[in-house]
Amino acid sequence: MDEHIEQSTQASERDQVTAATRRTFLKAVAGAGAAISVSTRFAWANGEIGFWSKDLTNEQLIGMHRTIQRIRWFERTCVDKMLTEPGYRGYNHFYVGQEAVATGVCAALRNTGGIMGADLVYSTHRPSGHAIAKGVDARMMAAEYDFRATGLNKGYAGEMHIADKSVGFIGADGMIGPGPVIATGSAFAIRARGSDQVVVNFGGDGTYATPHFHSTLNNAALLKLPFIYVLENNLYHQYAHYSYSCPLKDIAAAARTYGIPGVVVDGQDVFQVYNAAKDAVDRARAGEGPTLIEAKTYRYYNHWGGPGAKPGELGAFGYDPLAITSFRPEREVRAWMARDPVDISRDALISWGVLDRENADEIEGAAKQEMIEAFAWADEQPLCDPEDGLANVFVEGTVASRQFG
Ligand SMILES: Cc1ncc(C[n+]2csc(CCOP(=O)(O)OP(=O)(O)O)c2C)c(N)n1
Ligand SMILES: [Mg+2]
Repeated sequence: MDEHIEQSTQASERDQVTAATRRTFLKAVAGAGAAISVSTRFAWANGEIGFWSKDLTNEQLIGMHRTIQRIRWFERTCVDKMLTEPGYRGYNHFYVGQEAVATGVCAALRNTGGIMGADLVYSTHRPSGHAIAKGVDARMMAAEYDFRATGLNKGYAGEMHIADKSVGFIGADGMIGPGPVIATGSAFAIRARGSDQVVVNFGGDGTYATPHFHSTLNNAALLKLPFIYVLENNLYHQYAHYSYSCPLKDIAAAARTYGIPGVVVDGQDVFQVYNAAKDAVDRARAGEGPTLIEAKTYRYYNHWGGPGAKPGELGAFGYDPLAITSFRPEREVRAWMARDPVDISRDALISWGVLDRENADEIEGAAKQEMIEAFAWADEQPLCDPEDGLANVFVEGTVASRQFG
């Protein structure tokens, strides 16, 4: 046989063998793919989720959706009171639009055991969602927001300083910046005590340009603290876009400077938030140090709302054209509202066969009713007396000096 032909015959035999091997390989891959697909559907049918939040039971998944709805209706009920009841005295920095962030993070935390056992959350001036997701009683919050004597903090705190150590909610904080410094102090104490608790600090995009953000991450990384910084990037600090104070598109990239993981998540998707938080919590509990999570999200209402708000006027919750065109493009607001955290979690759970539409409606109805009743109960609570202002400020009697040991 001609040498050239022999070579080409051998080549064609080789090709046939290769082709047969490739076909076998492709068949195997297709078979494996089909098996995965069938088993995933089987898992869905059994209520086991294939890929998202896979360690959670159906009850826990439904619990996250219920929390999102409870936060939404706490806020909506509060908005209604401001717009319709001239006597209402509470103010609020609304969390509507950002519910999936607090919910996904707190679902990954231990929320019982008091201050020495629960994981600790340090919140911001926008605390309603963090507090409800951590397990703070909504009725007590509603009373506190209206400065009632029987409120969560006896009317001392209002919205911006609520705290409930029984569930590890160490508190809201009206100052932009210093919160994480205090939170890392707690994380240091936890380490010193040998506890396995974890500390989460929530902060906005407005905290990036503060020295506290950077010193916190630096110290947490150096000391490998059980600390998680959840940065809720809702694009604005008050009325300025975050690009005015931060040169990074993804603030999570700042983590690289401190040699710690920086994770970007879709803050509208509670399952993504949960997954990122779970990884960070596991890491922190195992002594592997801090994580920075940046959740991309958006608030729907205006920066804040207070007594006497009137719909359609600047300050009345961001739907008015003046507020929108002066700092947020209307199309931007609408684009984010089209990716609503309530819809995303409800639709996912329905498609996974965990919820049906009727259950979803019942959950929403119950959340709405609970919050209407919470605010109605708060209305009946006694107001503070002026002399109460000095209670709990000074210690009664005498206290032994501790300054020198
Ligand atoms: C030290 C300090 N400076 C200024 C303010 C006024 N202030 C209140 S909220 C806010 C913007 C916060 O923006 P961000 O951190 O992005 O949180 P968001 O309001 O978007 O949730 C500012 C500047 C403050 N509370 N504390
Ligand atoms: Mg912001």
